[in-house]
Amino acid sequence: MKKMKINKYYLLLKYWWETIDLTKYEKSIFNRDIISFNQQLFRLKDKKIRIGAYGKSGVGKSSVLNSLLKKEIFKTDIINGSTKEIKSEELTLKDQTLKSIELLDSPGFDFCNIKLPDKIYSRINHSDLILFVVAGDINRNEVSKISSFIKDGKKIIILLNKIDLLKENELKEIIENIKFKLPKDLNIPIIINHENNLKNYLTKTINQYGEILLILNSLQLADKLFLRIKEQRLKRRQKLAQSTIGKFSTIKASAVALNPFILFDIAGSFALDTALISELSKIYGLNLKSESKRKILKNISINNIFLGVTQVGINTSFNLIRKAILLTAPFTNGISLLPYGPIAIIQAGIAIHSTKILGKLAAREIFIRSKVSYVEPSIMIKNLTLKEPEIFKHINVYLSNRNLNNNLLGLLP
Ligand SMILES: Nc1nc2c(ncn2[C@@H]2O[C@H](COP(=O)(O)OP(=O)(O)OP(=O)(O)O)[C@@H](O)[C@H]2O)c(=O)[nH]1
Ligand SMILES: [Mg+2]
Repeated sequence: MKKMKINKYYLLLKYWWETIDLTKYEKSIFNRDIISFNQQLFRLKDKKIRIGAYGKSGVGKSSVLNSLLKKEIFKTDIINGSTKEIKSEELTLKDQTLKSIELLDSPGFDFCNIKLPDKIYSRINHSDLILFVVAGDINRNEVSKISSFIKDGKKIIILLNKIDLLKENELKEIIENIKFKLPKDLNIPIIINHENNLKNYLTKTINQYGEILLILNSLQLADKLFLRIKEQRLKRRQKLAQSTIGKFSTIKASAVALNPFILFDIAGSFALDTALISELSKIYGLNLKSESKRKILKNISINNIFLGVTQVGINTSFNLIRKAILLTAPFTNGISLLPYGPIAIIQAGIAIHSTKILGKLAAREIFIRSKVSYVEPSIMIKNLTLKEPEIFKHINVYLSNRNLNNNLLGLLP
């Protein structure tokens, strides 16, 4: 892995983040996520990888980190709950592209007095690498926490601690059992904490993949935050778009129903539909040229038979009425208009319905057009992981869950 890579991704992400243009409201509702994303950006810039220790209370998380640091930094105790909150300590690396490792110690997730367990999970979940410490076979709660990290697309390793309390055959049996409970296809490593096993494993992994793990995690955090921002923006725009579509269908209905004898014809209807598309594209922040507006309108009318027919329906039957009226009016002093009242009302109904469908379809087209941006984090993730598939199995999980959970199209009018 070349040395330039981290700088390149730092600059790409920084540039991307600057183009997001958050409103005051967004800054306030996403405050916590923005702070932690900025921290991640700093760590990327400073080349500091973060490893978070997580697990049940008393399994030896603090002890394990102390032995990596070769100092008694974190408090340990025979009594559960010696770690009350997240603490961190930095381990400087020599002769490596990465400058240091930040080790996070966390309270046992099952400790009875633990405050805000979700907050602790989420802070550990922001680590580039998760060290899940266990002391023996794993139970239902541990399996469920491991699955959550996997679902969140995290790189995770299991550390089997306290093996001095086991006989050799017991150790084998326990490892088999843990393996059996983990997803088979992800190759989650199970490290036995014996002599320098953990240190060697971490040195090797960080040497080989440290940079890319830091880059990928930064991209994932950016992507998660971006999805939340987009979702929030779409919700606000959905309301605006719905009221705009409503407004336009009313205008069209009144044009059809109230003034059936004046200048409302195919050209008038077309102008209104184009104006609606124009308004909608403004709402979705897309600057459309008239050519593109016409194309969208044409596409929608061709691909939606109902809409095509009703558009023609409104206009042709309307023209027939107009002709009939023009022909008969001079002789009847306008009395012959009366029978056409109900038809005008039906047409107004059709106009409302078809404008609503048109609005919905147009919003979809506009949204798809407004989305494409080559610098988006998810696209960077895909490009990065295309090249080195073996250690990125967790990223595949991330990408597929991401697509499952984020149906942004559902937030259109
Ligand atoms: N026999 C044995 N004891 C260990 C080992 N590692 C840690 N311990 C002991 O286990 C107890 C708990 O260790 P901690 O490091 O405090 O455990 P922890 O996971 O940080 O616990 P909490 O902070 O309470 O969640 C201490 O008494 C340690 O000395 C080990 O490998 N073997
Ligand atoms: Mg502890």
